[in-house]
Amino acid sequence: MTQLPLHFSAEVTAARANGTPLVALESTIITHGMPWPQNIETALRVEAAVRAAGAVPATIAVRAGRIHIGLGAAELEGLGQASGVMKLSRADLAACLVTGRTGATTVAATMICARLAGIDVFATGGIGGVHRGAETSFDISADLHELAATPVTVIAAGAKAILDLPKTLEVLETLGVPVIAFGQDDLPTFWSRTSGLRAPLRMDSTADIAASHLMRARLGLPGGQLVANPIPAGDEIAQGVIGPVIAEALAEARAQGIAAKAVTPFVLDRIFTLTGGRSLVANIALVLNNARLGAAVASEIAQARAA
Ligand code: PSU
Ligand code: MN
Repeated sequence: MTQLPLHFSAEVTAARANGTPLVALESTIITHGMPWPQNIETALRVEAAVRAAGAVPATIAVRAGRIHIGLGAAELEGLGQASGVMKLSRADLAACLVTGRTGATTVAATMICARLAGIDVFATGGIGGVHRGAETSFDISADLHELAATPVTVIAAGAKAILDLPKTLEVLETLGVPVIAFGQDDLPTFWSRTSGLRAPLRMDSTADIAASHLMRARLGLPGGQLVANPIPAGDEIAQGVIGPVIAEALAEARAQGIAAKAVTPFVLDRIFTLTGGRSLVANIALVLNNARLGAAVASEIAQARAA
């Protein structure tokens, strides 16, 4: 009973044996974050981007009582079309495993699984955070507490502008999570490169991000780092354009009484429709960009460990 319920794909098993750097990828973005078939196309392109950058992708999901570290193309395809897949955060992971259900891992659950698998770096799109109106709803994503607890460096495009960004930064500061803007002073906000908020920390090289990941481990600090990587300039949607769309989507969520786990998927889907699909094009571009940065950071960590 002491053995972990982990199942490694053949590609990930080979990478572990060879010391090839690994980049973890989440599956909630596939099942709850993007519509079919773009979800599968994107997952495959993100994996290809990691490989092209010299690392091996490990997309993580739960199936039949095991945490899968690395999914084959057929498994990804099945996940992308399945219905009734659980959205797994820290609270749900064990229950999903023991009941044998299929579950997609959020940022929080992917971090937990990546740590169990010995993977340092995880690339995704956006993290959960403090929702607007949290002062009455108390809706604060478990992703924030996971960043405080689990030592994985998470590459995202900042927190999504559907959230309350100043409150999200305050909670991350309280929890002691380094929030590092990559290559600029401003905190990027997912669809836009800027937020008007200064990020608490800035780094301009993947070597620095890798070194601080390793330094935190030497210091015995629990928790990970959040790297906020701005969306490429050609793909961004200006805040003036996306702002009113977000307000409309949030108003609809409120009017329909959407709550808890359903909020983020509902709002993303409404923004997709209200922008005529443009939000998805930007979302895909920024995930690819984060996958490339994740591969570079994972390679730096591997080199530093070998030195
Ligand atoms: N942001 C996105 N796409 C996503 C998510 C966030 O642009 O798919 C998912 C991630 O899995 C994240 C989760 O961990 O939503 C946060 O959900 P909640 O707000 O319910 O904690
Ligand atoms: Mn929530």
